[in-house]
Amino acid sequence: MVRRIPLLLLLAACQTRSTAPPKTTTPSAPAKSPASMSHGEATINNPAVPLERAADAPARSTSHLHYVRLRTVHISRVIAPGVVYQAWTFDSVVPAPTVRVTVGDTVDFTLVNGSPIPHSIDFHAAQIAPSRAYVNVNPKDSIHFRFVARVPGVFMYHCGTAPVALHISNGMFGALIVDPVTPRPPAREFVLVQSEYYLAPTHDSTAPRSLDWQRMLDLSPDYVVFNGVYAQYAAHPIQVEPGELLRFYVVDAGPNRVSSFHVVGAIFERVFVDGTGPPQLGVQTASVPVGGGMIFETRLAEPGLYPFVSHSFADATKGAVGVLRAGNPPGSASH
Ligand SMILES: [Cu+2]
Repeated sequence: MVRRIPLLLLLAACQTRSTAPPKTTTPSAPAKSPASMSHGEATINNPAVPLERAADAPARSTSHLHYVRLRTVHISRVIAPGVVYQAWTFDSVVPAPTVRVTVGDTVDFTLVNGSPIPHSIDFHAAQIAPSRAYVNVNPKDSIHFRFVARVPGVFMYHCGTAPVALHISNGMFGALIVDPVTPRPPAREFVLVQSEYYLAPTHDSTAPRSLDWQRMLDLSPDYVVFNGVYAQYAAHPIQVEPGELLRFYVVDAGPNRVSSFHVVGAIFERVFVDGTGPPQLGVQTASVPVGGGMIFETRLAEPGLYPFVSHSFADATKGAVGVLRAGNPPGSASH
């Protein structure tokens, strides 16, 4: 017979036997909320945070042949107030440009390496031999191939050069929407790509920051962001209308943290995992896996400010938060 040990006694015994040194620095929770609204993990209407780009999805194209040409470029870019990062990019933006095609379309792809180190590409929407298409491209060189997008959904694409975690953390990822042949219902559409930054310490406050490999291995990001910048859509809320259908194409580029996507004050009417199969109905939160993409549809019931977050709240605190401004609400939310 198994003798049950009370949990508290077990915990006390474990603590007694522990040989780990006591922690010398323990961060404490902020004493003051940064925002006036519940779940407002970041300041709303904050001009100190750059708006990297609008979250709007590109319009659906009627073309059946899409020429996509990406150039790898290393640039410095602002990722949070006062924080400049030495980013590796496709076309000088993070995330990389959103590509949008329809099932059955052909993507004619060219990658040009305008950077000083090898890079590559990996389209999750393609069914293709990586040994042919996803090979390293040296500086000043290029690669060209075609693929047919056969499965609807929103797919990650990224640099696949080892170590992949380094290339993704530095900014080499984007979203590719594959629309079904029969269009989805009309909606306001947005693309949100979640990712992480791991900052190496620096003594030069003016120098661009770079990745801290150990922090990445420890899964301890400094920032978790939507579309490349800390809390940019809290600082610059996204204007929508109450009652209109909203559709979010959410990709989690990681490289490590699952996105538990949630809109405060709303319930998702439909959630599509990679856009295939029947949707899940009436969902409060759904986890987008790292390297995955999901499509979320919802409506906001009344005028107001509606935060959207990764409900892994350490990550929301680190910047995975935005705000939808429905209609013209009088002030912010009450709690
Ligand atoms: Cu790369």
